[in-house]
Amino acid sequence: MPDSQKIYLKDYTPPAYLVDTVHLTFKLSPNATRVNSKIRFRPNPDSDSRDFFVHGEHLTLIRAAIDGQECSPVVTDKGLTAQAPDAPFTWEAEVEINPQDNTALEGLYMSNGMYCTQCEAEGFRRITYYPDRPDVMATFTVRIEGDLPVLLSNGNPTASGDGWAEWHDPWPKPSYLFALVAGDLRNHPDSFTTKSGRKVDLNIWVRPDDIDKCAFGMEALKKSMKWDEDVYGREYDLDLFNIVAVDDFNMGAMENKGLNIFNSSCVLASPETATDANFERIEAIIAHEYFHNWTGNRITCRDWFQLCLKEGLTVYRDSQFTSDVRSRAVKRISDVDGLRAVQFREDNGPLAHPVRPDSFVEINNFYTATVYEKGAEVVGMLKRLVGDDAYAQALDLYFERHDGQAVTIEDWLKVFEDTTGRDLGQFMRWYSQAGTPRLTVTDDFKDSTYTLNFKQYTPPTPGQDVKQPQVIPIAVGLLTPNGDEVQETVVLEMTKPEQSFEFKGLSSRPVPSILREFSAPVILEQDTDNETRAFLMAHDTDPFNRRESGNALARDVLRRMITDGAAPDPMYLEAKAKILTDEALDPAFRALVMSLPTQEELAQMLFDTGHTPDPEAIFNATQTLAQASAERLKQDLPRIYAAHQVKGPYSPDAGPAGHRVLANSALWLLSRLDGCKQAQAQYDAADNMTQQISALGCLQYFDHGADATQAFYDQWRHDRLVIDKWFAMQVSNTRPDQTVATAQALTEHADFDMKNPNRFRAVFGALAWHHAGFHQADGAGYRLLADWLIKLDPVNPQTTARMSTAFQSWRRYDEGRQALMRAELERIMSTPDLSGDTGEMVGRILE
Ligand code: 0A1
Ligand code: ZN
Repeated sequence: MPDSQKIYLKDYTPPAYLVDTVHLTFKLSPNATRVNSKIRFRPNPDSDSRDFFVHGEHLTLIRAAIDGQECSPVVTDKGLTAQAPDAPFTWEAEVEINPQDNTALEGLYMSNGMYCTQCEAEGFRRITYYPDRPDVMATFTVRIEGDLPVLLSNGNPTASGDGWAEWHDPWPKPSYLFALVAGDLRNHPDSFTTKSGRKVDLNIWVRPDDIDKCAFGMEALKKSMKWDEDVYGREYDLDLFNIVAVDDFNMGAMENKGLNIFNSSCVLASPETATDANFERIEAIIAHEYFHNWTGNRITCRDWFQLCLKEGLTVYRDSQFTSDVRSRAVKRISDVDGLRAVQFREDNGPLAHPVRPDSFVEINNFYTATVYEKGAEVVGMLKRLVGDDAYAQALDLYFERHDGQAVTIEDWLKVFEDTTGRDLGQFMRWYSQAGTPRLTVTDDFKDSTYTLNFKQYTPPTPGQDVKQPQVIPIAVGLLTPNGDEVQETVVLEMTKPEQSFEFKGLSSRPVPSILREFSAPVILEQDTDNETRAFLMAHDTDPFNRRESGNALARDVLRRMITDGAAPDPMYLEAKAKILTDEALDPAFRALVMSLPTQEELAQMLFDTGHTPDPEAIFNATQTLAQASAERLKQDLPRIYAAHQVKGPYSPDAGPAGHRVLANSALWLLSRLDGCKQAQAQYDAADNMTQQISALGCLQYFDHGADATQAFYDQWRHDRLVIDKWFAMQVSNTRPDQTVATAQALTEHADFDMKNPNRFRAVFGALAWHHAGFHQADGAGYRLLADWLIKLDPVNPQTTARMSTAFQSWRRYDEGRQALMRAELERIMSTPDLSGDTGEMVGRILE
């Protein structure tokens, strides 16, 4: 990618003009919507420039005026410039836009007959001319005219009549938080009274058919509102909070002020159509978007390089919420599984970038696991280093000091420095250095003193050859050989490249439990034997490390099976059986211990230890180990399956969901032994989606699924969210040699619609995640995905660019696969008129 197209953090300059008020009038029409704007500008005292530039893309300018005088600005495909006074003035413009043809789903677009908007990051410039940057904050007044029953925008409603409505948002906001929705919608209403007694009306707006799928989302919203008051002291600040479900949406959801817009898959749920995992995800996303009201909206980002300021903190807050309302251990384990599967892969390949990037071409390409999930880990480390009380004080100061501002990571760290007196200069490297640090540890025991010796090293990443040491909080506990804890968890603060920590007065050599709760996002390299791992799996008091030892043991067993053709290690099978059959343990935790490392994780582990990963060998080893587990547990599985059946009406709460996940993990193993008898029985009797889909998965995976797959389609053909699952499952549950053909056949199905991101992702996300299927040696998986990315790019560049990350680890594989992937990447790259989004991504992957 030529450097001339890049935008750099170091080049930030304040805007020449600020905006006080914005008045917008929309005259809605599917292919010719008129937008009139009246914007009050004033010169920015912090800028020397008086160049008046406003962004604008895909707009037809009808008329423009400054202080009532028609003007003729210079218009390009990026925006317009005009002669503006060095004093406050009123800008007026009329533009025409075409929501119907807007398949990119940025700006104002149509989804199943409803109008909706997506303005983050730079979509507002597709609605009207405006300084579309987050450090320009203004109050918005909006009038919508359209022949539709529901007309919504941000803030509070001020007036309405037949075919029109007016809205006013009193809180200054950047344009990326603007939203408009219009359609034939129904609402699920409720209300919440804030701690200071303000009654807030709440609504979830959906298409008429979906009205019975809103109750859970509404409960999640009220829980989130209460939690933010109780834990962060943050109260909601408008009389109304609206959520809208939209079928066509590039991401999960969007925190527009007072008018959150959700991908319908991230808000709609009923027991018959949504799984336990869907319910949990919906609860977390509703919380996430709601929490943005303070961390993102009231305090926003100065520029898009600071994206982690709102996203890292808000992900951290939503994970705290889920830990509080569900199980802390299970949440932490699942988060770290996700971090390793997605963020570590990103951090260890060509797309590696710092949590706060210092350059980009297309900001949409930086809504990444690094910015979000590693960004949240960084907040968690900060809290661990300063302590809970100081964290709470620092956040109070942050809200007090920066309310109504657009700020930077420096501002964020300064509140911690001012609260604690600590110098966070070195900590800042977590924001500026890319790559996953490797932390190696050895130990000594002499004269009653136990010493842990750590070394840290971060490999080079694109544009960053040399790394400086980071501050690493390492939570450690020590156990005696008979399983008692002699040292409760302490946090060791590593700041140097090599550092040792001593524990005195120990009568015998302890067994260390290192990086408890995954206290830092690093790769821990510890030369432990498998007896110690099995010991920790049985005795560690930290549930995260207990599962982690099991996983490390599984990784090692699988590595030996893959590279040396070893047999499944009985020690692992025994240790796992012990946990699975321990009725004193949380069922959801036991299910996590049951799961094997993902094939993607194994590929990365093999690569890191000097092997070229062979996807077929990885697949075969995981099959052999799962089969051996099933056989070892032959006696126990039917009992465990039966003991954890949940009776009575369905509830998505963590308790019953935990029993179901354990019973269904047992069902997967059992299906290896009983020819899917139990799975078929479960499928036939299922009265909720969790049970139905778990059984269908087993049937499909073990080749007994043809009838059930058809029956499932016939039952659910009217429900697009369930049909997304139907598409995805058929691809995920194939044998590797069938994956590509199945995905290909599904693209020919009458219900396949590449314009709908959920449907496209259902097929191609599942293909890309099927490690052995995608990486078939003949390159058919690569070809099929590339063909469809090339087709999708002119329709929806953002989703194309995101999905192209399936190729990011191409350098990890053998020469044959590398050549095949490179050829596909080059084919995408040479497509005429390739979008900037996809061009940037594929270019970086190839670099
Ligand atoms: N801010 C939203 C995520 C989001 C980002 C970009 C979007 O369109 C390009 C849409 C949503 C969040 O963190 O939930
Ligand atoms: Zn967010």
